[in-house]
Amino acid sequence: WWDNVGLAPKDPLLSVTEAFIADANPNNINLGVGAFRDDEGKPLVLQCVRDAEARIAGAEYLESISRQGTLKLVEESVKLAYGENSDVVKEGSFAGVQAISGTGACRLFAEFQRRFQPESRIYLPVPTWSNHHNIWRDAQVPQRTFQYYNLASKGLHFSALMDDVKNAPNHSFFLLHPCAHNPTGIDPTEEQWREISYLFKVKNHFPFFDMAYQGFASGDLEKDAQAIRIFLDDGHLIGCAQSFSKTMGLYGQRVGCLSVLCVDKNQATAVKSQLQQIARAMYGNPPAHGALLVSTILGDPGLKSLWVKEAKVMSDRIMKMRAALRDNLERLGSAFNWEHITNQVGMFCYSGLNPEQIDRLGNEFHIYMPNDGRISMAGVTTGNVDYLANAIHEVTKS
Ligand code: PLP
Ligand code: TYF
Repeated sequence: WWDNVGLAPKDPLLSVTEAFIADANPNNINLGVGAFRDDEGKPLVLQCVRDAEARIAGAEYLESISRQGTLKLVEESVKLAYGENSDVVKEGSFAGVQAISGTGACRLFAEFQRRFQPESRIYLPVPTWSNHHNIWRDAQVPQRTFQYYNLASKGLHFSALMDDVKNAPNHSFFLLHPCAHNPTGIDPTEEQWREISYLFKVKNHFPFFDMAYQGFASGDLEKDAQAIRIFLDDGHLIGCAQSFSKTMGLYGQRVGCLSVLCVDKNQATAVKSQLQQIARAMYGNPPAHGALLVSTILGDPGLKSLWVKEAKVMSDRIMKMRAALRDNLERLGSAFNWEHITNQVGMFCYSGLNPEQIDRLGNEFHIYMPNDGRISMAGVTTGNVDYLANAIHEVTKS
């Protein structure tokens, strides 16, 4: 039956971890997959999650698919994204469904897009999270790209981005990272977001926000949602994928939400029913446990403020490591400018290292990262930052 099946291409990010695991050297460092690690390099289970676990222990959710749990998760998620006092939330003019984390939310939306806007395409930033390409490909939505990163400045290529937004046919779908852009760590400024939003309005484009890192860019949930709030104020109907994998350290629980803003409640009811139907044929219902943890945390002022504190601790640790890495490289007398390490935000540093240098880091120093030079800052610790800086200095010396 399956003679025609060849090996699927490896995921570029997941193969970094494979290379790391295969290397038993005690100095090895994994700068691959973007999941948070503490200063010991260990996965972190947040105290707010532990507390929520204790609260729901014994709850009668194990057998049943909790409609209430799902509704509560969606309600709390949209409050986070759009603001507790936003009209959308107050009026309920959104179609919101629990999704299999951020990936599943994107996949559900891509499927919905193809079904109800079958002629449309999706514009993805260059670069973007590699899985975006897979997700929209599998949903059979044709892809286009728009410029985002400027190699020369190691910053945002704002004018090129605006040109591409302008030159796209009116009524196009665009995927935007509202904060902590993966992989570059570069976000538009508030003023630039306003200009982007204005141009989207003129062009009648549809903004789809993939928000996997709310709280990770600045340590402030509201500030990290500023792009979405600007588009909201400008009257856009937007789509939004939310993930709790990184921000609550729930990677294995697959908790997420997809919301699509609608003109009114009736439209929202119709859109929601279609999203649910798509989900039903793909995986039935989403799992209950993680969703209950998240809605318990978000729905309780005490647990929520504990989460905000813990999210800040995570984002502060990453910022501290950015400063330490840059300091070390400068102290070693590196001839290069490393300002971008601290200018970029979120989980990743788009280092600018080239594939040859990255190969040397792996072969000679047991340090592993994807070959686009993206460093997961969560893999950097007080214990390994000196070694890492030395190694980067060695491979960038001419
Ligand atoms: N979107 C972006 C930009 C990401 O970086 C990730 C990373 O994990 C995801 C979506 C999806 O993550 P998950 O499916 O674990 O929520
Ligand atoms: O960008 C990352 O590292 C995370 C984790 O197919 C990830 O988003 C990587 C690859 C993938 C799924 C998740």
